[in-house]
Amino acid sequence: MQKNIQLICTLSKSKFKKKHSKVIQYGTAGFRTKGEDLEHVLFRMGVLAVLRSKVKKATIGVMITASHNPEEDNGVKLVDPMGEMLESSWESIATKLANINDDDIAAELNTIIQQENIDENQPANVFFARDTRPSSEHLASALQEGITAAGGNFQNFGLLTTPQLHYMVRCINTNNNYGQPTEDGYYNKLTAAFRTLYKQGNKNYKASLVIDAANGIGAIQTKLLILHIKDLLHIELRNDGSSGRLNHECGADYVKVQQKPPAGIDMKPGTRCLSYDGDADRIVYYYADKDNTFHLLDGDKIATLVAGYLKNLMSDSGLTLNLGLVQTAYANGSSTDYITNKLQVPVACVPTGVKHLHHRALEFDIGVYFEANGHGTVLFSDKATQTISNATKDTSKTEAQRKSASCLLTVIDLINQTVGDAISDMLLVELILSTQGWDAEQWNQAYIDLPNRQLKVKVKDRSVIQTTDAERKTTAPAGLQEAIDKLVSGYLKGRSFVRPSGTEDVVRVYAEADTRVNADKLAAEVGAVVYDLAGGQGERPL
Ligand code: 16G
Ligand code: MG
Repeated sequence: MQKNIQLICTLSKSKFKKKHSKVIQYGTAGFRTKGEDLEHVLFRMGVLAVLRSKVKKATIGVMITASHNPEEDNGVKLVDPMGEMLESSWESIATKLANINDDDIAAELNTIIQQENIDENQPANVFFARDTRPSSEHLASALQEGITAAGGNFQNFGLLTTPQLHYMVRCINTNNNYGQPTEDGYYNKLTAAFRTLYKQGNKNYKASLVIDAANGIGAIQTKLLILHIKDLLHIELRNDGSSGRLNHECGADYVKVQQKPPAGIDMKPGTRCLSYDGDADRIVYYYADKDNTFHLLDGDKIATLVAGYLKNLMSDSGLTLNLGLVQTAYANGSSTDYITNKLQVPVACVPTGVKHLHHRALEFDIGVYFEANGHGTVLFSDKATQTISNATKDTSKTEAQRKSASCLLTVIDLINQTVGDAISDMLLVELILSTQGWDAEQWNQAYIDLPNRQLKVKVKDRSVIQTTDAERKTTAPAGLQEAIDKLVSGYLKGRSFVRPSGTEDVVRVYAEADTRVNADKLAAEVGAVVYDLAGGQGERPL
């Protein structure tokens, strides 16, 4: 390893020099900033992935993407062996390594090796992939040089969605028990399950969809998906990257925040449409009704659809597993009411960021988690999987119960349990709608969203905002929470919270209330209070 460290230092001072002094943080979704500022970070993350692989004695993943950010941004995140996010204690190690001066690299690497007790002779292996951003290919080669300089082996998967890379990592580290770590393996697993359960042409369900692929990797991958299921589902691809810019006026984030259809989709009443984000780990659905009114079916609507379906399957199988749902403060108040009172499924609320939802979902036998923005999946504990599998063969059950248990067992294969996956989530939604025989309108009828609004407020230092209670309350700056409470109390069904963004230099404001006008007004008023108490800059929201 000492030889490797020498080589790493030489390259750090020559080819992969740190060219700026901006500090970047390994945040909720890894490093994210302008693509041009990331070259040395990628080289160093290649080195760090090798060290992590040695510690875990397993293959580690690295994904190059900045998800829904603009095309000129980029990012990188490490994936732990079971396809989960990097353990949080390593986030600070990554941040330090990314930011130190070129001259300090050798010392820092030696510190990591000592502190983590790394066996230098342990072989290392890294899987990596990238999204379609113009800077991604170059950054991938910097990463590859970092891996090689540190003496690691690698497999470059080229262009994948983020959840596909997570899937590959889990496959290889479970001796392919989770599936084959190839694109074909991924599609074969998902589509075999889909094909078994899908009910074409059931009642109001129509087997056709329009997908906004955000001009990103989702387009390339959906073309591959179509090859597997074109006899079942008719998919029209829009924003497929052939002309528009990545995430520009399109994609799940745009549709969710703007609450309107993306550019490039001409909505016809009744047609189910959906948007991925830039790395296809999020999905939102929408449709226009006969009066051409736009209706959004966001992560909350997907979560309730999925939880309701799984609950029914469980009861039809005569199983009593502990099913729960995890949301964040962004979940629409109506969805939380519906889940608690109608579905009678326990709900937990956690801070924003996939890892928080994922960890909490692991506490249930079957944990459904979704952010309102459309990122989510379902986790089945080993106990749940075993119980369901046993139920398919349990002769004390009726044949109908065994059949429902088989169906549940097959559903597990349709779900990418490593992380939210737009392609897998879409197949799951389509499967559920086809089973119920529902169109989008029937799905939407479960509950009516409270009108809501999100705003950004630019402040001098967003870290002055501190939150508690899963981000639903602020503890600093002084007086902010009292001011929000006072504003909220003036609105019917009013609710509002603010939090510093983890991915952008802004404070986010969320508000909901009984009417569109009131939600907009409450958001602006809360935004103005943030501006006044937290050092607002630029335009005041009111
Ligand atoms: C990241 C998170 C996402 C979260 C979003 C919030 C992951 C993989 N992604 O994209 O879960 O909703 O950040 O962004 O954790 P914000 O902090 O800027 O509001
Ligand atoms: Mg994403």
